[in-house]
Amino acid sequence: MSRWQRRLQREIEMSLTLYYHPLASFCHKVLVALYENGTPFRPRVIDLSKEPDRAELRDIWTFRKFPVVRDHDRNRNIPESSVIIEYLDRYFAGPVRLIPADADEALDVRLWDRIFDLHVQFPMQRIVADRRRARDKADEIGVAEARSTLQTAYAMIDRRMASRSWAAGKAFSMADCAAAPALFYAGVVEPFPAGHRNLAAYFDRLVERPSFRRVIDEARPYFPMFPFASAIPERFR
Ligand SMILES: N[C@@H](CCC(=O)N[C@@H](CS)C(=O)NCC(=O)O)C(=O)O
Repeated sequence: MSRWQRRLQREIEMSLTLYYHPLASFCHKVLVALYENGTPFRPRVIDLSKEPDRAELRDIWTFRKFPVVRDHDRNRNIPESSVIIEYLDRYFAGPVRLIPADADEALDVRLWDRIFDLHVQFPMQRIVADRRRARDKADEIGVAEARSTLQTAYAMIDRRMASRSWAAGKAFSMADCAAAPALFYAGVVEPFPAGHRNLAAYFDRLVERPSFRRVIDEARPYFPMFPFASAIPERFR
């Protein structure tokens, strides 16, 4: 690395802070985007069990959800994983473009990003949240609905992936950043049906991606905090 490159790297490191937790699936989505391009950032792990950490996160994003990126140079806090990835692609673009230049392809990427967030991550989160609740507060109907949504999504993704390598566009994109953690945790709480070979093959491609392998390696020490930890497949433990 030249002196100029080292200076640039230091400047970017000073510029971006990521507020996150290594186990959290929406944080994984942004970590994949950062690692795909080797974008330097300062990590700030938020421990939600500690009030000062909760307050710090609430200060930068009212809803107190992570991930949030702080761009110190532009004096901006950017919440919401999809908006963060769009921001990174615009201001910190690397060799892997996460939003395609072609407008129609970009629309497709945004659609599949929404599908993975709304119809895979959210139902998965609902099932996990229910498991953390006291049993007399369990929401059986909500969990059954979430499982049914996941099955619908699995069938749709399986059909989609019959003829392509990545979820949208011609190459790896924001849609795949969303897909990797969504399918990772969803597959644990509601296993993929045996017949969905295209879905399984797509998931294998995602988990072989070095960016996502790194995310899983960093999450592993925290797996015991996940209420379905014993159902995580052996190959990831
Ligand atoms: N729509 C948000 C969702 C963020 C989200 O749900 N984050 C979870 C972690 S995966 C969180 O902050 N959970 C902590 C809480 O709700 O207290 C995004 O895309 O960033």
